[in-house]
Amino acid sequence: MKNFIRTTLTGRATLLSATLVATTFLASVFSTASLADYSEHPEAGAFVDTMVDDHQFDRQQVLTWLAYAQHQKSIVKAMSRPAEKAKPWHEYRKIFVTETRANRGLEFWKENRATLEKAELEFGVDAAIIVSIIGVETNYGRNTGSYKVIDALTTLAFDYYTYTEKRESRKRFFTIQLENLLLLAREQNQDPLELKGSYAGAMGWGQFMPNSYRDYAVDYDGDGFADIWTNPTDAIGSVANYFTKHGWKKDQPVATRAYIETTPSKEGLNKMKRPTATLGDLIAQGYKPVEEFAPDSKAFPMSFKAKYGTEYWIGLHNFYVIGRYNPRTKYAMAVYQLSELMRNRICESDQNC
Ligand SMILES: [Ca+2]
Repeated sequence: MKNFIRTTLTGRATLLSATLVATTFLASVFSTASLADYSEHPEAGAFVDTMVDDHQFDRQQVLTWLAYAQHQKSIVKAMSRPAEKAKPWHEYRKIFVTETRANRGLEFWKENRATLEKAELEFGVDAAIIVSIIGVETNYGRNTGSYKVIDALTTLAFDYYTYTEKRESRKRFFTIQLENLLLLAREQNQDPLELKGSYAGAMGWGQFMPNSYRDYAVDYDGDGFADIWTNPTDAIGSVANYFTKHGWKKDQPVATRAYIETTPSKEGLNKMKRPTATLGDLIAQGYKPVEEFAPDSKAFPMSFKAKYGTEYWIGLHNFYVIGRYNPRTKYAMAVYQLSELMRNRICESDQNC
């Protein structure tokens, strides 16, 4: 992904038609968002240049879209306190690892059995994990997000990570997402002002960011359109493709509960990086895994705040791959545990495990 942040703001157009300004003003009056015109924002000039110079967009068209994009205070608030940060594990778990979500997952599984079987064969990714991702992300398509993606990405790139929490790498990331949103909309012949998603700009059943949508979404029902907006078949293929491209290993374990008698070293704990230690190393440090796996398996230790005390777990390579979807240990653990809950339900009913 190339860096298009530039140091100059040359070529920046500032004039908008009177009609557009009037319409923008009216739109703002009737919106809960604060009045902001991103075409006038100091960060916009370099972005517009990139869209024009690198992607041959019409300058006035890009400025018009940015003029309609609105700063959303609720996004700034949500970004400051995401559930993964704010809630301890035992509360976070109650949102995602529930009987209701498992039952809905099993319904989704039943309705899409043939597609899931095809995806398992083709991509080597467990159906339980694919279903669980779609369940945790959007409750099986029920909640794909109600923010305009262009509002989310301009708010995050141009304001939140520029001023509120100044972080150049995140600002760059969200500016690249904005670039990809406009490219995606053009490729799909859609109006970028109409595309909806989460407060972070994630879209559709699998909550793909715009660059992931362009890189990993697949047309899995063969109608010529990779549609994760509304099509569960394409969503399943796309999630499976994402996992396989990020290194999922077929039929390999994800994680195991572990016990430890001493106080564990903080080193490497809860680090969602590609694991370099082995299970054998962790056993030597005093971890006692509940399930047995090959001692040379790559592994890393995790701790979770339970209602009473601390739970220890060992994440294996595939746990890290779940983290490539969202790099927080609580997120990946929720996906894993929901997948196990569904798998156990199937075992109980089919007696086929
Ligand atoms: Ca399709």
